[in-house]
Amino acid sequence: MAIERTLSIIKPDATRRNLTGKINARFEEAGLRIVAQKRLQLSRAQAEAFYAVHSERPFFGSLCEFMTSGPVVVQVLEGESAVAKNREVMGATNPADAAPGTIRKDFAESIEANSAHGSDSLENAAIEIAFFFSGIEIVG
Ligand code: RTP
Ligand code: MG
Repeated sequence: MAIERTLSIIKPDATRRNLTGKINARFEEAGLRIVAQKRLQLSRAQAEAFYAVHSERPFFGSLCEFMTSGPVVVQVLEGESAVAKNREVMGATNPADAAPGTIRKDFAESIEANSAHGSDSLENAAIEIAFFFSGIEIVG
């Protein structure tokens, strides 16, 4: 087991319903530390660049529209196996499939408006963290 960092995004459906604190509490209760955090309004170009890996997927346009529909809170979470732990706390992409007690089960509105993003590998975590944060903004 190793201490890792992962990129998390609290999505517009959650900021709109004022759920930032409740979602952050889930991370902290799971042993993840919020070592960087900022609230942003993504531009279309920023959303498209962040989700470039999904550019061929049928939901890409709709996803970028949704991610620019309101503020997001981008954050770096740190802890033991942070990548996997964050995804465990978030639950499955589709809230209908998410386990009880997960963020998506309790808060998500739909498979798209699913309240949170988490990096899916340590390699992607490093890329995604660098997309939003410079080194001096991360305080472990
Ligand atoms: P995320 O990247 O946000 O942590 O979510 P994920 O790994 O569980 O899901 P992924 O397959 O990477 O999809 C990224 C985001 O696209 C939206 N989505 N919409 N309409 C659809 O069928 C659909 N499928 C995915 C969700 O917002 C998902 O989190
Ligand atoms: Mg993903």
